[in-house]
Amino acid sequence: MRLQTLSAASPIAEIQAVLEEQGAVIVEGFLDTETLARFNREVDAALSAEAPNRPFMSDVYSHFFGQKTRHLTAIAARSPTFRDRLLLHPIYRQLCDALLLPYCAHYQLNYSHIFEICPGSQRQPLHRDGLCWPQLQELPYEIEVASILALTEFTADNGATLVIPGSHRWPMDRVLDYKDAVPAVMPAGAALLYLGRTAHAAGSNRTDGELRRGMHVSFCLGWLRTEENNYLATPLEQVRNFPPEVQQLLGYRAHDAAPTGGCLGVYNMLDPIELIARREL
Ligand SMILES: O=C(O)CCC(=O)C(=O)O
Ligand SMILES: [Fe+2]
Repeated sequence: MRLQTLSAASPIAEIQAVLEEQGAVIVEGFLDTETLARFNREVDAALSAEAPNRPFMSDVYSHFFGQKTRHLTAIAARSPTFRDRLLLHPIYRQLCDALLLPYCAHYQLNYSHIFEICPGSQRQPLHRDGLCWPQLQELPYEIEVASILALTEFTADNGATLVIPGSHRWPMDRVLDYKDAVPAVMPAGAALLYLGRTAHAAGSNRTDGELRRGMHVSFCLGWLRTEENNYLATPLEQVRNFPPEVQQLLGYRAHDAAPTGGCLGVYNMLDPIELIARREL
């Protein structure tokens, strides 16, 4: 099975239909050339200061990420273009509105994470991002909408993400095999959109000197613990100056589980985002 490629100008219903059917879809032109160049400029210095050889919190994590990839996280704290354009991208918004919003009061950013894969880097283990929440895999709805943005061109040789189309419908304990995976070959500015249950992995970089720069951006239901600790990644001093939609995506709005009345993320029994608006926080 191949990955289907659509354009950012395709009707959103078509993008959603392929995403739900195949578990993944490539959308070309997700970022226009100017936005892409600006975003890359905003993260260049911080990314090049990162050493590929770095510590991780566990051996499993270390094996998963390897020692030949530069990582940059907390992107909302670093890039105005990420906050103004990427987080609020209409394709993300429309897909999350359709797939996540029916199952929560609001959805949130789960993770923003740049991967610059250097030559010699091995492919990642095939995995499903949604297994961060292993207890929820049998729920009959989506818990995560994810993407990898191509910040440079993705080729089969430089580490294009490997994806197993259709794997989102497989039993979650089925053994995953690279022979079923296809590389998400795409030009810079394109996005690979995929679901939390879709099996995938970063590919190996077999080139002499090409860097493959991609960014994982994902959203999850508002009542879940997010993969990145967004309150530490983008602290209150910064968040106070962001628009309310961005504050909400970063987890600063309490999750009101009406009609039960149970609320999550409250502060002194009040909603942090309202306190920020009133300059009381
Ligand atoms: O960078 C990529 O191509 C994929 C990274 C990924 O899947 C992950 O870390 O969860
Ligand atoms: Fe992943």
